[in-house]
Amino acid sequence: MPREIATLNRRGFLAATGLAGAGVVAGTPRASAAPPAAPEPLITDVQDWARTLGDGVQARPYGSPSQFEKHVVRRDVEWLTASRESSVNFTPLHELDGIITPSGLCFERHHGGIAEIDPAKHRLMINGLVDKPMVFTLDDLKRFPGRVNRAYFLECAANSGMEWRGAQLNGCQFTHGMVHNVWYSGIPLKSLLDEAGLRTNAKWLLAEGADSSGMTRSIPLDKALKDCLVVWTMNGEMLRPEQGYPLRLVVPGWEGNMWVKWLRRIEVGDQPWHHREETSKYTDLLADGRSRRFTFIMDAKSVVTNPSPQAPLRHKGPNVLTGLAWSGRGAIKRVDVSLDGGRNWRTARIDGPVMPLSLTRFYVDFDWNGQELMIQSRAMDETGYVQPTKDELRRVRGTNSIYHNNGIQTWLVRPNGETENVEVG
Ligand SMILES: Nc1nc2c(c(=O)[nH]1)N[C@H]1C(S)=C(S)[C@@H](COP(=O)(O)O)O[C@H]1N2
Ligand SMILES: [Mo]
Repeated sequence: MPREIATLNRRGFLAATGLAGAGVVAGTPRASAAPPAAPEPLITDVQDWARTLGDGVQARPYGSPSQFEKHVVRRDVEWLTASRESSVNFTPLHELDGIITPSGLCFERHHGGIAEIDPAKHRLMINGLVDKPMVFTLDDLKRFPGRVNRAYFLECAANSGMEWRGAQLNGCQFTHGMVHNVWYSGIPLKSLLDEAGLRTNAKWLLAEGADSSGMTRSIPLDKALKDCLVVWTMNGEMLRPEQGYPLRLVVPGWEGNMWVKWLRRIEVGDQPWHHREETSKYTDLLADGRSRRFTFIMDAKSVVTNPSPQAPLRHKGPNVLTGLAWSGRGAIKRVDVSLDGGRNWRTARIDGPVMPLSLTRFYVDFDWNGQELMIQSRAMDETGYVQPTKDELRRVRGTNSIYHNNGIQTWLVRPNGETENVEVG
């Protein structure tokens, strides 16, 4: 909390100017901070960074974050990392605000490492049940009419997958960080398929990556024609190698593994392919031995990102709780937050754009007097779907699968502010 202006005497004018500005912006009631015993040197003294000229333009031709933000990075979990090339790291959700994930912090999931592709040598082929099989260069796509510009979340089907049997990973980065939300531009897949000419028996597509894993997934044609995109930019610049440079498939609202990176081929067929990624993985084994297959849509989900285990409460009095909500079925309609483990709920304040199939940001301004809290959030989407509790989910789906866990998360805040991943039962 800012200190009381009146208690500053030396160079009081400077202090008053700076703090008066801050007071106007804040505008809400605040806890009274203890008056300082002595003048505050950070206000009264000239600091190092003001003694000499700073770096000029071109010292940093491609900018990067402040040296004081070095801790804000993607992180992996040692025991989830069998080999670095076939692994995952996680978005530091607790360090971010707004709805767009900075490109360098988007979680990565690779089955065969990052392919480093020369865009001049990259091709996209469309073959199978089409009138004219086609091969596109990146330049061809950049000249193709009808380019679009959209933001979508991508969530790995295994996000929160380690939490099926109970609270396990301590931090929203690890429990929920296999999600990112990026602005893309590219061409609707429908335009490219129309150009190739779909045969009347066309029903499914196979999307194939150019990386060493040769990642493939079967995609129903209806979805491809509805809103899938072939993209080459993220957040305004070319895709990062980690995200599929130079071409990636965008499959809005559907599980991340279908968003094929380093996209090289789309085959049109009349039935699904049942390849490795849809038999050995991405199928959910139920308690009674049956399997759920082709569970494409990511159901509505939310998480409080602050406070959370990596971002404990540090101050009594006014605090800002914030988090993210998303749904693969459309726009987020409402987010409720509970501070007492689901007994009482209040409606969170959503701010910023609410776009379908995109992350949505919510806030609750609250006062903390040091009592224990059990923080939960519950998302509702425009179809009326309400995010379930983990127990509700387990009753239907058992605990055999790691996929599609969209249950309500609980953070326990202790009286000292430390915050932990728990479950209320
Ligand atoms: N070619 C290819 N595409 C791929 C993968 C891959 O290993 N190779 N991983 C998939 C999985 S499982 C997910 S969750 C997303 C991850 O996208 P990201 O790395 O941008 O987070 O990419 C998907 N597309
Ligand atoms: Mo994934």
